[in-house]
Amino acid sequence: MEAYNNLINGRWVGARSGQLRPDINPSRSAEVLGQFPDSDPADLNDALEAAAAALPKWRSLSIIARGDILYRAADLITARADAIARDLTLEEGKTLPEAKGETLRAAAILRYYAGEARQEIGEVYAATDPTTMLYTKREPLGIVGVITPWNFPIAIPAWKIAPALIYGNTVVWKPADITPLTAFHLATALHDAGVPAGVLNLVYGRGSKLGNVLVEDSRVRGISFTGSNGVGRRIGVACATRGAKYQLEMGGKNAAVVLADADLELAVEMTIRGAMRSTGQKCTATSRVIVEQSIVGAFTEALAERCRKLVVGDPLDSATYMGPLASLDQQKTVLDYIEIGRQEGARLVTGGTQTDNTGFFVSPTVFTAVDPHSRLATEEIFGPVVAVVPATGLEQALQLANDSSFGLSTAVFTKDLTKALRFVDEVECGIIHVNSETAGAEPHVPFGGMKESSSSSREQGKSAREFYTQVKTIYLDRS
Ligand code: UN1
Repeated sequence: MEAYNNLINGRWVGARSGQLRPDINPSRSAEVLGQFPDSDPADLNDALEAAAAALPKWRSLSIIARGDILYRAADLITARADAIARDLTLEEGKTLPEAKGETLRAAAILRYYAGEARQEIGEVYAATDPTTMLYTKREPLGIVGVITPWNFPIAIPAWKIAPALIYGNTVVWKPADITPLTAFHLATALHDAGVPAGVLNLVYGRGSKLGNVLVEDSRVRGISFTGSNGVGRRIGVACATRGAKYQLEMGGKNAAVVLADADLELAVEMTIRGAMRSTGQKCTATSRVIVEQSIVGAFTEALAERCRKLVVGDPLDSATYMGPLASLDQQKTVLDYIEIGRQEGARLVTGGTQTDNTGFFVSPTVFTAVDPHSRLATEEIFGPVVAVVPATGLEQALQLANDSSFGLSTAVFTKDLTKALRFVDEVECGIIHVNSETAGAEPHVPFGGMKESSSSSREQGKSAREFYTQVKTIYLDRS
């Protein structure tokens, strides 16, 4: 059984305590994929010291040179994509094509930020005094803490770490403890590409032991977090208290709205993709389907029919559409919500069962006749469960879609441009899809949600530059 190490100051080292934790295959829960450090705050402190020591040299290196390193890392990830994807599938449970897609997405993200090296990093303004040159320049924050989830174990770390690095920050990264092997691959690619010692430090371990210490440390000038609302809110408070910058990407209860004039086949296909890919474990997953009354029967029928045909099983098998939940905890949460749905009086149309007990499998599940105020319709489940809610028309569909504490992503299915654009104007979500699934994110455009889905922050694209830099304004009198 291979034992892996933290990456601190350019060296692979174990936790000071020597403690390890197993990485478990969710498809065959008896199989351990490796042992990873169960780090303590002392290990985190080593990483912070390394990040502080590496900062002056890294931030003064030319941004073009930093970009070249990211290009090399992207090439390494591309070359290693098959092996990385296999490990990602083994430890997270998403299917191999999805894991490969995510791995190549991470490479695309690195290339995008490498290219940002040749974009503007400041602006020139007119000054009242004609002999004054008035301009801004962007500088790094310093050390940033990156806390990443297990559901996109390479793409999300890439979209946080790449912009941190390109703009001259040094990084201490705490990946989710159930997907350490994928984190190892990303860190290795960056290390092999020439990221200098101390610039990227990877510390494995549990959030309960390391999270508070990282977000409360005065040396850490920014925190980027994707994960649950409970943890996110505490991070926000801790950062605000000491004046550190933070960005939080949290939950969703994403609605797809299907109007009576929609292409029904397309709406069903996109609902399946949005709800069932990655076993529903995306913050952008489709979790509610709000369907215009006149087609609710036909839609639900077609959706359930497709769900019954989806192959659930070993995510390495090319016939499989949907793998297991990522952990026992996750499986338990999903089965609990299915029970809650039943007790709340929603009608289970298909699924709702544990399909086998070698791994954490649950069948694709559809509920109908769901009370829009029930827990099933309002709380994030993070699993292959959709709640179908009827609506009288666009007006009520909008009301129902917006009647949520979350506002991450949404989709509307209609052929009527006027209705689609009214939906775009009135829906309270950060990401809107017209006639496509609720999930998905291009690297060069803002990503994030409204209301409790994020901290009013956006990631990726130019939004990443906004977060990972601070602006200096310079009045230069040349008289
Ligand atoms: C996607 O929909 O492809 O944790 C990306 C998540 C989101 C990323 C979704 N932050 O699921």
